[in-house]
Amino acid sequence: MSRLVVVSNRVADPRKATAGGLAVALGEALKATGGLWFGWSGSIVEGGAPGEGELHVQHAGSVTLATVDLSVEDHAGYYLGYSNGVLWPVFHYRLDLARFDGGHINAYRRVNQLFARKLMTLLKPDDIIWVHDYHLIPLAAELRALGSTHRIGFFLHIPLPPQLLLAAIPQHEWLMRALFSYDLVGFQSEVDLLHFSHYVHAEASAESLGQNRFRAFDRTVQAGAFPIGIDVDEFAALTHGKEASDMYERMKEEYSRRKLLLGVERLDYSKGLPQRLRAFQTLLKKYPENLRSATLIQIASPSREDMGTYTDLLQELESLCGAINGNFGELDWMPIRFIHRNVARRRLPGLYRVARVALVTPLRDGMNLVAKEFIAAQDPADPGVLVLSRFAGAADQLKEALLVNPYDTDGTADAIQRALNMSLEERQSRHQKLLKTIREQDVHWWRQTFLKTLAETRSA
Ligand code: ADQ
Repeated sequence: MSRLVVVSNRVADPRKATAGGLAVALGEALKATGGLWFGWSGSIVEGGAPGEGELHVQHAGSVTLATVDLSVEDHAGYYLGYSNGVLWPVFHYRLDLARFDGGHINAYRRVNQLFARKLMTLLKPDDIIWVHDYHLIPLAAELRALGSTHRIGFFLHIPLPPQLLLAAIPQHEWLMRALFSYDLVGFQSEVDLLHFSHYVHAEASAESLGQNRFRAFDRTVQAGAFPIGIDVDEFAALTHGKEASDMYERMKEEYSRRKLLLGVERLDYSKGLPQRLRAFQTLLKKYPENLRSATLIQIASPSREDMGTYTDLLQELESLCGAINGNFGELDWMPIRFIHRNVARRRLPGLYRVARVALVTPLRDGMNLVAKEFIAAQDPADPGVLVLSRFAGAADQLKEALLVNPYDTDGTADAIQRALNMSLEERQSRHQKLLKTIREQDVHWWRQTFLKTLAETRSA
């Protein structure tokens, strides 16, 4: 069996309790082949030379973890400047937030070259390489330039935008050409795949070879949609663990007289948080029976705090929460609890389980795993209701959620009201179907389907 090599911006030790479902799932595949996981170490070296970084290799059981440090300049250009200042906003349809100037592309390319150089020294001839996400789009092209003939797959965790939005990136052609250095390119949903197909036809006169194979830039690539899932069994086990149970009991008691609504995410402008708070405000105005009763716990963990757009968003949210609590709150009831912190992974399922309604309302999201975790954590006998944005990749699969347009404040408020008042019978029937879906297409299914397709694909 070929060895699996996973490459991603950050690397996780799959043995650690803090590792999320994705790290565990990839770790499983890596363990099976005595694999290698390669990425950035997380260290930013003062005075380090651009394009250089020390390689660290450590062993986590049968898995090798190899990481590279970045210089201050490379981190600023590759990570903050290009990956999160250009690709993240544009891929989430936010041209208004993208900063195209600043020459960050040079650092982005330089770090991908650095990773390719370091990785080449660790590769064996028949390794299969799986590259993850927007930070590393040109990695295969850089590996090929160094002589790699490995089978290489790429998975994009975030959405791929429509052709004309992509075309706003000055280097769009270079980026999309780079995807043709992979053997297989995977997206989260059929819509992303469609955008890829439109782009390559319109901008690169691609030829369709059938079954999502495309020929352009003198190369052939196989593309596909592989919706990522969660480890449902692992999450169910966490739900019944001590920390989640303690959390559940404590919250149940504390909120026994309230209807609890829950939002959980990284603080990010793609997640639609201001829109969600306004919809909640409309719910209180339009359906006053929720006053003194409905409580929204919004957890937004700190993320990319060294970027200005994120600080602005935090201020906007704090001021919105202040206004809503000030206008509607009572001495014994605050409508919103806004928590700008991480919740320990082991406790999270207890929160999901105690909530009557989860609000997962991103403006755009590749998939959104919180929606799936919420379903997995529910008590099938008395499940909560998922209010889900139609613009999350997960909406393609989770048809029995209450799907909303997060830009439509009134419509979202109506859906929340419907969720709060849904009969037990309807909640059970919807939950049963949702649980079946996330079980059938869980993270193991995702990984196996992608790797099987990659093993069968050879592009030229
Ligand atoms: P993210 O944008 O990070 O991921 P998501 O899919 O929801 O979004 O995954 C977040 C993970 O972090 C979940 O496992 C969740 O439990 C955890 N998490 C989020 N907020 C937390 C908090 N406050 N405290 C503790 N844990 C928290 C990107 C893409 C998504 C895609 C995933 C996977 O943006 O669209 O689904 O990758 O491909």
